[in-house]
Amino acid sequence: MTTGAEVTARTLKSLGVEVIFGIVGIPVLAEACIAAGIQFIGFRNEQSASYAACCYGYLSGKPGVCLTVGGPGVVHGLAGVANAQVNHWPMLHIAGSCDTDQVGMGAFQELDQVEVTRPYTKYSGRPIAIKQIPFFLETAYKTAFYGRPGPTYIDIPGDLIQGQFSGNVPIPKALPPPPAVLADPNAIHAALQLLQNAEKPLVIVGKGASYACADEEILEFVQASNIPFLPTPMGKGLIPDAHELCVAAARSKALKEADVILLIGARLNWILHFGGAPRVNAKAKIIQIDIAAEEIHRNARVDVALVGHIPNVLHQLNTSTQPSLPKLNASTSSWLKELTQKVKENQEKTEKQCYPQESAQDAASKALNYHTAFGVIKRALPMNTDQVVIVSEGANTMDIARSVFDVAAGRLRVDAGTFATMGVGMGFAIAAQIYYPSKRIVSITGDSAFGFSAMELETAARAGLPLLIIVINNNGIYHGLTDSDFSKAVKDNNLPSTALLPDTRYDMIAEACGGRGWFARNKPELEKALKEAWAEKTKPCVINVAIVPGGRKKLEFAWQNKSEAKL
Ligand SMILES: Cc1ncc(C[n+]2csc(CCOP(=O)(O)OP(=O)(O)O)c2C)c(N)n1
Ligand SMILES: *[C@@H]1O[C@H](CO)[C@@H](O)[C@H](O)[C@H]1NC(C)=O
Ligand SMILES: *[C@@H]1O[C@H](CO)[C@@H](O)[C@H](O)[C@H]1NC(C)=O
Ligand SMILES: [Mg+2]
Repeated sequence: MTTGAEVTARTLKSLGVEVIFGIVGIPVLAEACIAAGIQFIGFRNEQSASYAACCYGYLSGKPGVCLTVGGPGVVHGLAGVANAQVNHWPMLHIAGSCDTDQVGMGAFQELDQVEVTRPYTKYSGRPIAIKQIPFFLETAYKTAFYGRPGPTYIDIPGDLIQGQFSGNVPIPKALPPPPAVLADPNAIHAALQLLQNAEKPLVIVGKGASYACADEEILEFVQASNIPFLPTPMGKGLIPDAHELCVAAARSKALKEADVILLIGARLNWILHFGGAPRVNAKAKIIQIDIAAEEIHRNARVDVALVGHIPNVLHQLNTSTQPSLPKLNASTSSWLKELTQKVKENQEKTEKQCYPQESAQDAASKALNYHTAFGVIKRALPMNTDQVVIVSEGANTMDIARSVFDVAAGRLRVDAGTFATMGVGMGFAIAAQIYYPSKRIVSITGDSAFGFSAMELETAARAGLPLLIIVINNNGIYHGLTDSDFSKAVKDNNLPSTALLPDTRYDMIAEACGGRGWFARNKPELEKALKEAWAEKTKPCVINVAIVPGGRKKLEFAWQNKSEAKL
């Protein structure tokens, strides 16, 4: 005799699931999974559990699994499911549901979960017999990472979870990696011809390339062609940011002037200004490499479509002989010279902001700002090495941190992503630490962003994860108020919607939850805190960094500038 819970657990184990992120109700499924040798990380809110699952899917290249109760558990978990859909990360959400003979009766936590999740998933299903469970799970697991990755959902009714089955239930074996597709040879030919004629070519490396682990192939391609490259936020590190052909610091110029753009696993969505003027050269020819044909031509007509597995397509481009991959001459190309110059200028600007010339007394006691705080972190921790994984969220915090902190290798940086989701930080940090047990996770988060999931500090403490969370605290969303301005605003009844309570002690939440906390208001305090936190081996650490709050500055959103579509 076997139960549906045991069948579920054995199937997941056999498919290769090593860890599940979730919250239990009646803990039958979770306990069966633990008994089958799968690690279970119990969260405090399903939002963070589902964020952890989608992040684990991105990092591991296999579906990250989230297990929740039905009804409200599925609604909370939808946060990560939608995040996985928008970012195209593989994830499998499994939830219990009411007994099959109670459907529609107002059963405990009843919700039509298959319908609720359907628009946000590639596949959503519900077995109605124990012996169907392996087939449904295998289909959902496979669908999440075969083809273009994304989330899937499986509903397991309570009577199946607890029900006994006496027959033989065959358990599916592990699936091989997704079959890898090659691009059309004619399109390879056309792409190389465009590149041959380009004077100002530009490669854009997206997180699709990161996901596809195209690290080596892209490095070879860039080195063989001398084409400068621009990483998207999560494409950073695939080729180290410190590479001489990286033009991240000259992003505006590169996009505005490039005459041929090779998109590698990067979409022409808001992050790339929809591929149109004025931010992107409207006359640029575009070559797009993507795993999904339906992504091609979105927002901009591309000139050559290379649909396939990114490492394969790059290999095709790199090994073609007629035409072959052209090489920009570094000593004669004015494009390379101008970009290199711009990169140098902008890097020097950033360096000056991080390390302003100041008196010893100022350096010791002055209030920190984003740049000076990041300057301290950069010198105190081995940020730009493969020992560190960067997690980042917030508005200014994330934007400025992205430009200050270089990334040393692929898949070592995760952030709010294409969905711009605040609150992913704790789930992502926990998933990253489980996936990379011997690296340090450094989360650089805004005070508002951190507040979305601070309770997961207890999750991290319970799991013994020494996450290093640096809260950049400006008392608000984008900007905050000083203590006295805040009090005045309360009195005058004109508190801005972006203000948060000044000097909220996020560090004390860490202490209360089994972790460690530091409050840093200047450079020496931050240096000391970083040193002590870096030495911590098992407990989550929160360094609450007070920075100048910014006040009632006008808000600007550069990404909101409309671009003309190139249709
Ligand atoms: C789920 C979600 N809710 C709300 C927002 C809107 N939003 C954008 S950035 C942000 C927080 C920015 O403040 P903070 O994290 O403190 O970073 P700062 O800009 O102050 O450095 C919010 C709430 C969002 N992006 N996602
Ligand atoms: C790509 O081309 C470069 C230069 O021709 C060569 O060194 C490298 O081995 C090639 N890579 C592949 C994968 O063929
Ligand atoms: C690059 O250009 C210079 C100057 O014209 C020339 O001497 C050199 O041979 C070129 N290098 C290559 C690799 O073609
Ligand atoms: Mg803030």
